[in-house]
Amino acid sequence: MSKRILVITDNQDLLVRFKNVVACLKIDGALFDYSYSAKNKEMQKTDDLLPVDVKKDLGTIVSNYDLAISLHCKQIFPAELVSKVRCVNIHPGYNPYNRGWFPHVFSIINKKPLGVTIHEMDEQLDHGPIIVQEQVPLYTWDTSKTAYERILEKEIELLEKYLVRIIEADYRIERTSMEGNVNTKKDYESLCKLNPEEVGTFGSFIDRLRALTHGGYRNCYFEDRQGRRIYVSIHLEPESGDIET
Ligand code: 0FX
Repeated sequence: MSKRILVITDNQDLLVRFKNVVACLKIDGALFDYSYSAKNKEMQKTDDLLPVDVKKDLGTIVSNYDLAISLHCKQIFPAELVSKVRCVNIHPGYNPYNRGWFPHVFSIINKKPLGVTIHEMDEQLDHGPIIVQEQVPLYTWDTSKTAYERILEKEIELLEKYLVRIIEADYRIERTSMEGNVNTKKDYESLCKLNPEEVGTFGSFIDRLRALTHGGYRNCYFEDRQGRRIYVSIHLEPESGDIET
């Protein structure tokens, strides 16, 4: 009998790339349903994309699916769900370092490893036995955007290699010996507010600005005397030569 798989994502770009991986792998014996968080207003709604609330729809998920994949789903899966259905998280961070919100942003600042972790989910955030994980390098000229793009590439690479085994539960899990650290959305928001009186090194300021520079996002700011937010980002350009990406 075919395995029923529910993919829940809040990331449009990744959804398209995930579907490509599935199409290329020509996986037999697996039926995919795709969904997004019911509260997400930004996803492009299509007929084959179902809104899902992992708490309210718990019963339906438990009775209909053999596997749930969180592909950057912004909901926290309840303990009852992860204990009744095998749930796998595709996480843009190198567990147990900087679990939680925007791991690469925090890695640029605190220098903890960054990468991708695919793991079985338990009731804690970005926690649970690891199926596979790989680090990605961080360069001195990286911003949030370039680091994040490298991480997305790595996610796709690992999915191409491991998705079939993930579906079949054909893998050996490993547990980390440490709990690591967790960052919340609030931690991220406090990083975004710059205090012009703060004293530090140039290096730490450059790191803070590059960690918060991501294309057109207005992340980082200070407030002027009138209380207006003045947004700040940084442009980094390495000298020349062969630049690895
Ligand atoms: O999908 P995602 O990349 O991932 C986030 C969390 O980082 C991840 O830990 C969690 N497992 C997942 C469910 O949610 O988030 P995104 O699509 O909202 O943002 C993509 C990148 O864009 C982000 O890594 C940094 C950047 N960004 C995003 C927003 C919304 C900004 O720089 N500023 C922003 O305001």
